[in-house]
Amino acid sequence: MSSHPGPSAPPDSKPLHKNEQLKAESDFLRGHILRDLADHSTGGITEESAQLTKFHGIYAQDDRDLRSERRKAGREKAFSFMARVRLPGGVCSPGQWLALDALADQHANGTLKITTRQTFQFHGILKGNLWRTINGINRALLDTIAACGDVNRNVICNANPEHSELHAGVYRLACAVSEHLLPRARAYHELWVGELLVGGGEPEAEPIYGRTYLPRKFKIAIAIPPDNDVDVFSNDLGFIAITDAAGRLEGFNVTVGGGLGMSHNQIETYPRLADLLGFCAPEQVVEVAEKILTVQRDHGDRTDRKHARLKYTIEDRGLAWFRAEVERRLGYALGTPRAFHFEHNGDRYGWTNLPDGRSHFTLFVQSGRVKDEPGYRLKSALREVALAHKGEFRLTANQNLVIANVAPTDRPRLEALLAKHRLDRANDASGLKLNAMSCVALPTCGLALAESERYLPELVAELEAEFAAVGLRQEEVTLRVTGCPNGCGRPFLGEIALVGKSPGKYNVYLGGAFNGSRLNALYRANVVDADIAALLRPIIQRYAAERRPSERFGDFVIRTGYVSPTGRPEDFHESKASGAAPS
Ligand code: SRM
Ligand code: SF4
Repeated sequence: MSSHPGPSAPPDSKPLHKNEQLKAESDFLRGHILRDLADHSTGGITEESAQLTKFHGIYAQDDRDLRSERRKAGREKAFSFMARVRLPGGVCSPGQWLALDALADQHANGTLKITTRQTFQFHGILKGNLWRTINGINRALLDTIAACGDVNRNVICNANPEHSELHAGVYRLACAVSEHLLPRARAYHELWVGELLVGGGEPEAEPIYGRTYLPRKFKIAIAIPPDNDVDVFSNDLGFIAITDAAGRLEGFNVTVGGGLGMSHNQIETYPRLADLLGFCAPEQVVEVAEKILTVQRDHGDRTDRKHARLKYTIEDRGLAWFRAEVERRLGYALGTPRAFHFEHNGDRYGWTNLPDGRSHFTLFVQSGRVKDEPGYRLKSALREVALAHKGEFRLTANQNLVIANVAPTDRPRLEALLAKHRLDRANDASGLKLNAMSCVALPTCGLALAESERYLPELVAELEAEFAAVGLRQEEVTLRVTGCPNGCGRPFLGEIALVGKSPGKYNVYLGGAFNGSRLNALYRANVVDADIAALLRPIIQRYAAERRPSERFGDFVIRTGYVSPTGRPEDFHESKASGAAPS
C-alpha cells in the first residue's frame, strides 16, 4: 500500500482536476499505454496515455509545420514523440554519448537537443520506434523515468567545475536526491525495459508520492557560488553550496518556491523567484528535499493546474507556515541562511585548467541543438570527440556542453579534433550570442505561440550588430527567447527577453540581473519581430554612452527608467507595459 492516500476533495470542495483521477486509476502509471502503443491504426496515442507517458519521460507531439496541410488533406496530424533522458547533474560517459548519438540517427530526427535542465531530448520519434528508443536509452544505462510528469524532474547542478572536489560532492548529492525521489512502481520497467510482471507478492507501493503523485511538476537545482548557472531561484527547491574559507563544503542554503511559467492575460499566473528558507548540512539534503516535496504533495492545489506549483502554495500560505510544516516533518529546525554571492548565470567557455593537470573544455552550442549543418558538422564532430575522449561529458543548464576531465596526455588529441571541426571557434562569438538561450518551440512544441529556436540565430545577428555598432560586441548580455510564456528558456531572468505572443510577435522584457537574482519586467508588448532591433537600438546606444563602469545592461535599463522590476505579477502582464521612453 502507498503511504499517501489517493485524491480527496479539497476543503473548499472545488473539483479536483481530471488528471488526479487519471493518475489514481492508472495502476501506478500503466493505464492503457501498452494497448495504445499496439494500435497501428494511428501514429498517436489517446489523451489519457499522453498524460501518463509524460511520467515515463515521453511526450506525444505532432509536426506543427504540417498541421494545416494534413488537415486540408483529411489526414491525421503528423504524430511523433519526444523523449527526455533523466541525467542528474548532466553527466554522461563518452560511451553513453555514442549510444544516444546513434539512437538519434536510427529512431529520431537525427539531432540531440541539450535542454535547459542539463539533459538530452530526442525529437521526431515515430510510434513504431518508441519502444526501441527508450529501451536503447536503458541499454546505455540511462533512463527517462520521471523526466516529465507530476514528479521531481531532472536534478540539476553546477556544470562548470573550478573546484573539482566540491563539484564531485555536489554532483553525488544531485544523483542521490534524484534516485531518492524516483517513483518506485515498476510500470516503467515493465513497459520499456522488458521486466516481466510477476503476479502475487507485496502490493505495489509509492511511499513518497502515493497514487496521485504530485499536484504538478517539481524542480530541484544545486548551485555552487559564485556560479548560478542553474538559475537556482527559478526552481521549486534549490540548494546553494556554502563553503568555508578553504573552499570545503559546510552545507547548503535552502531556497523554495521558484518557478517561471505563466499565461498571457492571466494575472493570477506569474513568474516567481525562490525565497531563502534556511540552511542544512550536506547529510540532511536528501531528507530536506523529501520533506519539502511531501509538503507540496499534501498542500499543493490539485484543482487548478495553473495554480499547482509550489510557488503558489507558498504565496497562499506564507513562508513562515511552510517552514514550520517542513520542520515539523523533519523533526528539527533548519539553520539560518548564510551569506553567499553569485556573479553570473551563464557558462564560462573554453579551457579550464585544474591544479592536478586535468582540464575541461566548455563549448557553446546554440540553443543546445547538436546537429550537422553544411559547414558546421557539430554532431559528427562530437561523435569523433566521444570516440577519443576518456573523461566525461557534462551538459550545462544553459544548453552548452563541457568536455570534462581531460587528462594532460589526451589534451593535444582533443585540441586537434576541436580545431579540425572548428569547434574551438564556436566560442569566438559575440558576448550576446554566448549568453543567449532559446526554448524549442516550433515545430515540435504543442504550446508554442511563436518561433523561438528557429528564430534565435536571426535575432542574435540583428542585436549583436547593434551592440557591435556601439563598440560593445564582446559585452556579455543575457538574451532569452521563448515561444510562449511557460518559461522553458527561463526568459523572465534575462537582461533582454522575448516571449512569444502570436506568430511573429513577442512581448519584450528587460532588466533581469546578470547573476540570475532578479526577474525582469515587461517593456513593450506585441512587438513585430522585424521591429525588435529598432526598438532596442536607442537603449543600446544610450547604454554605450551613459553606462557606469562595469554596469550591466540589466541594471542600466532599471537605473535609467526603462523598466522598474518589482517581482510582482503586474510586471509580467500587459496592463503595466507602457513602453514609453524614459525621462
Ligand atoms: Fe518546459 C512544457 C520544453 C525547461 C516550464 N517544456 C514544456 C513542453 C514539454 C511542452 C508541453 O508540455 O507540451 C516543451 C517541449 C518542447 C519540445 O518540443 O521539446 C518544453 N522545457 C522544455 C525544454 C526542452 C526547453 C529547452 O529548449 O531546453 C526544457 C527541458 C528541461 C528538462 O530537461 O527537463 C524545459 N520548462 C523548462 C523550464 C526551465 C527550467 O526548468 O529551468 C521551465 C521554467 C521553470 C519552471 O518550471 O517554472 C519550463 N515547460 C514549462 C511549463 C510551465 C510550467 C508552469 O509552472 O507553468 C510548461 C507547460 C506545462 O507544464 O504545462 C512546459
Ligand atoms: Fe514550448 Fe513555450 Fe516551453 Fe517554448 S516556452 S518549449 S514554446 S512550452
